[in-house]
Amino acid sequence: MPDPDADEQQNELDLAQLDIEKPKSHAAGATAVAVSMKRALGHMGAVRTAKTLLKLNQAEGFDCMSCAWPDPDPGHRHAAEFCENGAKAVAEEGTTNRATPEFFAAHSIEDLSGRTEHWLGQQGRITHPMIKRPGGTHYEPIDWHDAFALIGDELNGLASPDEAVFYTSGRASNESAFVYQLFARAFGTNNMPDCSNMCHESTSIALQESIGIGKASVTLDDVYNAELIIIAGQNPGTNHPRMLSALEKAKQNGAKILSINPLREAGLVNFKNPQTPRGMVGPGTDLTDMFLPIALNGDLALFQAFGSLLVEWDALDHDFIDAHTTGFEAWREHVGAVDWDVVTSTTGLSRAQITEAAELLRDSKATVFCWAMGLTQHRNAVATIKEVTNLAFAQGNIGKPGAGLFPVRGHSNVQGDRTMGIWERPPQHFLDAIQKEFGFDPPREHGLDTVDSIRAMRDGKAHFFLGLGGNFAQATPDSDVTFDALRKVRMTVQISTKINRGHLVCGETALILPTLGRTEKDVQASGLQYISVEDSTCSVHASRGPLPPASPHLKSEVAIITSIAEAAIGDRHGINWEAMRDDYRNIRAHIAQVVPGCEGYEVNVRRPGGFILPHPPRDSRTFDTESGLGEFAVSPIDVLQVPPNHLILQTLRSHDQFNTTIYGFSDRYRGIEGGRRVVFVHREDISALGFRDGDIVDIVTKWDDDDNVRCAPSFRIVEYATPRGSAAAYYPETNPLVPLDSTALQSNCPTSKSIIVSLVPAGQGRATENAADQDSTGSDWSHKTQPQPEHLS
Ligand SMILES: Nc1nc2c(c(=O)[nH]1)N[C@H]1C(S)=C(S)[C@@H](COP(=O)(O)OP(=O)(O)OC[C@H]3O[C@@H](n4cnc5c(=O)[nH]c(N)nc54)[C@H](O)[C@@H]3O)O[C@H]1N2
Ligand SMILES: Nc1nc2c(c(=O)[nH]1)N[C@H]1C(S)=C(S)[C@@H](COP(=O)(O)OP(=O)(O)OC[C@H]3O[C@@H](n4cnc5c(=O)[nH]c(N)nc54)[C@H](O)[C@@H]3O)O[C@H]1N2
Ligand SMILES: [Mo]
Repeated sequence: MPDPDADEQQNELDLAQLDIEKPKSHAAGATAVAVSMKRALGHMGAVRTAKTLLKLNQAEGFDCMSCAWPDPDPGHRHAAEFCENGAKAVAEEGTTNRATPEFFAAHSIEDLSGRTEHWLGQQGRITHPMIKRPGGTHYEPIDWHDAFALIGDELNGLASPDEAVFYTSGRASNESAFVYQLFARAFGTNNMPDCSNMCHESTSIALQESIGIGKASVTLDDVYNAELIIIAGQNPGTNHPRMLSALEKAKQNGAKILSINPLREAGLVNFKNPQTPRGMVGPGTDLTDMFLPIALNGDLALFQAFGSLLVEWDALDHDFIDAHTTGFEAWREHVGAVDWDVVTSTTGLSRAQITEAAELLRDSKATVFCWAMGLTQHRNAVATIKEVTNLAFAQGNIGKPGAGLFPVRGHSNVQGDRTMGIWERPPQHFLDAIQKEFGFDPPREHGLDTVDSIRAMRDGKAHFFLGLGGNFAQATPDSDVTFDALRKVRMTVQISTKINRGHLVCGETALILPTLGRTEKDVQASGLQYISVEDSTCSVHASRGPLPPASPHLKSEVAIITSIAEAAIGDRHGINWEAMRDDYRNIRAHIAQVVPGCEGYEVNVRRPGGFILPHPPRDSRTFDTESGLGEFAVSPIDVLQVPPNHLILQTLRSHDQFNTTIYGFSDRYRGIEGGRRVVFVHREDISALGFRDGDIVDIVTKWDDDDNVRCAPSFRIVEYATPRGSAAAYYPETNPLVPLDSTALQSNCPTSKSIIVSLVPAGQGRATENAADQDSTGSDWSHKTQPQPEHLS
């Protein structure tokens, strides 16, 4: 168990090292190059640095595992086609540090539990399969063969296949994702939660319903050729840095950029492109033409206001609306009646600001709408994204050059994993195709998503957890609840490259199965293999790692999954797991048969630059929806009711992390150095709440539905340019504050960007937590939203 005293000491140490500077007004430039090289050389040395970085995102090289931003056409790539954070991701995986059996013998699980996420990651690559046996205090080595047999026995001992949960993180390749979903379904369950459930699930649901496919309708060329690019709820300078090069190119072609974000993120303001002299030593390129500092969760109201103005001005593409959509009249009536008082109070923006922004839309003949977690992780996220789609419909910005919907995905292959069938709610046609190809009847009922998996483990309904990558314990909401849930499980198995919280918050028996990463050569019985991935724009291509494996004992993800399948189901369905393991071409041959749009997969994916999957709205303005048309949606504005003296908190990423992997302590663009325990608050909120910049506070929240007071202790208040009432702090430190039951309507995505919190002097949060255990009625916190709109329930 983590020791609260040790945690507190660690927090104090973190706070003591904090250094707060002025936020930056540009991204990248010479500093980014210097940081990339320093991190790469520090972790990997000169030879490995050269071997990896020059192959990164090249047609014959490997796909960057940092984000899902697309690559330019093969002829148009730079010799250094990567960004600072891509270099950090490669350095983390390519590190020469090793977590060996000797390391695990020297550090008990209790000892490791007291370490930070950063320290755990710095121990390097795991070299051997390891096991913690029931009651054990340490991980010890285990043979691969014994590990697979143990897992097979455990799975076969379950009362039902639905007592097992098979999680996926979005770094898994198409090949491993395909064999993984095949295994889960052959075993008998659709319990396949994935990181997408916490990420772009709201996007997938909204787009599926309104345009018939849950993916972006643009290519990189559309970004280059747009007249207007709207970037809402996304911080590309940190999370998709190569997007800045595309934005620069679009600007050079005359595009305007409208940024909608509570924070004036440096990467939205100005980009110093390290590939050009202007970027290295000159002034860089100004990106944003207009910035809307929106209050957290104000986007649904904003987009409806945009809609009402476009209708008022008749800035509409009537031909498109008539030919390709349904529901326009109802939408026109709904947005026509928008209540401007609600709009201005919800967005924190003036009518004049909103009108000026809408004029950009009015005057653009080709608009690209980009968004990420700032839109998806709210209670009304699905409605908000449908409202983006309404705007695109209204002006015909789908299926024409320079225009479209662009949800920018997170994990490098999260979109490909979904295409390959990693989905707890698989479409029936996909299951039919599996049945036809493999001759068994896959389970038809929906499985558990991430939040429901936690509930099932908590309630003793799931006894086995397998994680294909990721850090389920630390990435999920409501850390205390989730930790308890995971500890109740009989067996947890993690297929991982490096140590993380999920290895320490584990089941009675816990296994770590160390695997090859994307940087490494993958040799199987038939020889050297390659894998394939899909980016945010439906482009699928091959990836080949250049480095020798971190340890001779590692197995590939495909080898691990197929071996588990053999141990658990043997040849029950006559599936030839060995053939797929020995030669990944056999997997790709199945993919070609099962996955729509993947005919000729083996040939197409090997072309330099790969191939693009079909997308009916993008390709032909056709919509595979219920009505066969693009569907306008009418959504009531769902307003967060924030009680007095409370703030809305968003939980976001610093510039020095990849999700739960903490690279370091430099959130350079926001001026935060040396630590992470900060909460960004507007100057007037700080004084109104009776605090000062620099005070140390606990962040607490109370969720009405369960009466628990949740607390994240010891954060330094940092005065910051964020709208009044909207605060921000880093994920995952703040995950204990996100209630498990606080999720987006329809998509069940945790509301990580809108938690109603209050700040209390350091030390008082825990006391409140304990008091609430005894008397849950005496507290004055509430977390209420308007009643759920009926048509959404
Ligand atoms: N280096 C690096 N790259 C990454 C990742 C990483 O951790 N590190 N993670 C990857 C993953 S999995 C993902 S999903 C993506 C995430 O990419 P982002 O979505 O950019 O990530 P966040 O840090 O969550 O930032 C959310 C942004 O939305 C804004 N925002 C928050 N709430 C609202 C709101 O209500 N309205 C509006 N308009 N804006 C809002 C925040 O101020 C912030 O700028 O990045 C991927 N790439
Ligand atoms: N509060 C809050 N919570 C959030 C979010 C937020 O914004 N706020 N964002 C959510 C989002 S968008 C996401 S996507 C999730 C992320 O959730 P996850 O995807 O589960 O988390 P990661 O931190 O990306 O996983 C990192 C781990 O993956 C393993 N790993 C790395 N490379 C490989 C590989 O090649 N193979 C294998 N098998 N393992 C590998 C390493 O062991 C590493 O520790 O978190 C979500 N949680
Ligand atoms: Mo994500």
